[in-house]
Amino acid sequence: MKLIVGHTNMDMDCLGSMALAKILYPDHQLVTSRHIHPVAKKLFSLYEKYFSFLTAKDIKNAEVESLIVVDTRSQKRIAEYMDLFKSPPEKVIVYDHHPSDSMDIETDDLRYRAYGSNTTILGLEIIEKGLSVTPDEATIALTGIFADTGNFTHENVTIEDFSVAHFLMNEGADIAIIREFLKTLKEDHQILMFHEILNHLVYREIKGHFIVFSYLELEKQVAGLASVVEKVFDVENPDAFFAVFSFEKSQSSIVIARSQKEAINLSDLLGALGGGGHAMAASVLFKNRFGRGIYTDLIEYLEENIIPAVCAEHIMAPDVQLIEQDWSLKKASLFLESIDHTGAPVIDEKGSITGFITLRDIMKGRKADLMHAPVKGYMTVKVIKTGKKTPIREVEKLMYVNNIGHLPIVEADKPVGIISRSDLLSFIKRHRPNKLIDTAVL
Ligand SMILES: [Mn+2]
Repeated sequence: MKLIVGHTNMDMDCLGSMALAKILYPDHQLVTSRHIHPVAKKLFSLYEKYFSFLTAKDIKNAEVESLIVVDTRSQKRIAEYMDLFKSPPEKVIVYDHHPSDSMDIETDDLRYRAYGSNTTILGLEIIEKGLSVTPDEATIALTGIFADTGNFTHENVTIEDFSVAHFLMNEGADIAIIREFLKTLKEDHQILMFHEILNHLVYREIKGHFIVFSYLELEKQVAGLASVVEKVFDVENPDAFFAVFSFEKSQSSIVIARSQKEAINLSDLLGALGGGGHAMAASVLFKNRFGRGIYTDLIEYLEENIIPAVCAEHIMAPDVQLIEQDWSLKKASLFLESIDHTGAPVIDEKGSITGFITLRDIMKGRKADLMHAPVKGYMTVKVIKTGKKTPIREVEKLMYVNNIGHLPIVEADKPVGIISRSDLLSFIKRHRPNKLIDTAVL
């Protein structure tokens, strides 16, 4: 047999990859996984006939001469098929966009590219070979690219994802259908739950991180809680979100969490409690615990174990260039030029910050031909400043809400550092892997 398989618990990118693999390898047959990921169920059931999947019973004891694996390179994630084969396949080709895993599939033909979606790897091969794609195939494939790149907004997205998307649009991909597939909250109970959670949010600052919690008691476990949590996380945009659900019938509880900060590593934090997942998304189930205690224990646990947030003192430049308020505008202007800055805090004779002067302020004096006038008369007196322990999130807010290029850091009103807009931007770029920088900051 010649077969195409994806990973267990097939998702949209997996199905998109399979649709394109079938074009590249028309003499191969597709095999369905035992479980379909909940997000891909709608896509799967609509196109199940088109795919004409083989199932476990069709491949039992199969002798496989060629196996195409898409969207994974991990042996574990294709074990449900491999366990059924009579012997290991003669030839294996792997298409994957995930990094290496300790249990990589053995192959001498690994087609790995770090694109946002795996579908893109196969899409490029189709373009290179000049093959054509039906509108249905284009729709399925493009859904996969949208799903794995967070609608082309996640950090992982590459130019190649856009190129293949362009090609698929030309081949007739239907955006209206794709939009339907990508809607996360499909069930009425999920929409109700979404609003219920929004009404029960608790906001807390823990070690400088802005964290949101919710606690809900439900009669029993329901499907799709994770996508509701995801949606709330998107809407609220905190550093991390911990949703606690307690189920009366089974006397159990689950914590589902999302994070967008490296410092809040959920796989470490919830892993230590017996849960699992990724750094940015994880959950933990408590089998014999019901009630609010889980929630209060969780907060206590996080207060002890979360790594403190990066704060102003970690990104500020400690050597602040200062201007004295009695200097003339001319002296201040020459000084700014010599240090190559566009502005600086102004201090009085005791060394306390009394204002901030910029080249633009000095321009006003120049126009009035008053370059001998003291800085005092032209500086901004309402200086936005903050302390060393202010979390970065707050620094960011101060700078863009007030539209300032420099934020002096003070201790007892004496300057101890300064943060410039470019210090802040380079920090954000380095530390928010999956988040677009708010364009307001730029
Ligand atoms: Mn993928």
